[in-house]
Amino acid sequence: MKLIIAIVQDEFSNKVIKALMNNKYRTTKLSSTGGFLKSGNTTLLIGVEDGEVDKVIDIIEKECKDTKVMKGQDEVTVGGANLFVLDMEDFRKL
Ligand code: 2BA
Repeated sequence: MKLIIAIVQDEFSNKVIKALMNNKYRTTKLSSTGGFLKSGNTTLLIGVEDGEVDKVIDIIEKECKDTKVMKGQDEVTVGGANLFVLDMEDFRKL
């Protein structure tokens, strides 16, 4: 199994969760804050079978796009989603 940690811009998070739910994927939503911009984003935890990873990434990609924001005088491009895909040793529901 894999654990996908998806850091999503807040404005896309509801659509991403809805699309994942519609495709029967379970998610946990955490409120998070970017270290650089110090503004809110959303971290999603999504546990899936190995063969489902690409489908989940496709769903997230369809709902997110990068955005330009200003930090002082500088323009910064914030990714619609930043994903980490981790090997999951075990998953138990107790
Ligand atoms: P933030 O840390 O608030 O970063 C927002 C955007 O600012 C980043 O977009 C990037 O374009 C820029 N940025 C970040 N650190 C920078 C730096 N030291 N110098 C110049 N520009 C910098 P993204 O890369 O798309 O990241 C969006 C959010 O995803 C980040 O928000 C952070 O919460 C998370 N993130 C991205 N990469 C990460 C990583 N390697 N580890 C943990 N979290 C990460």
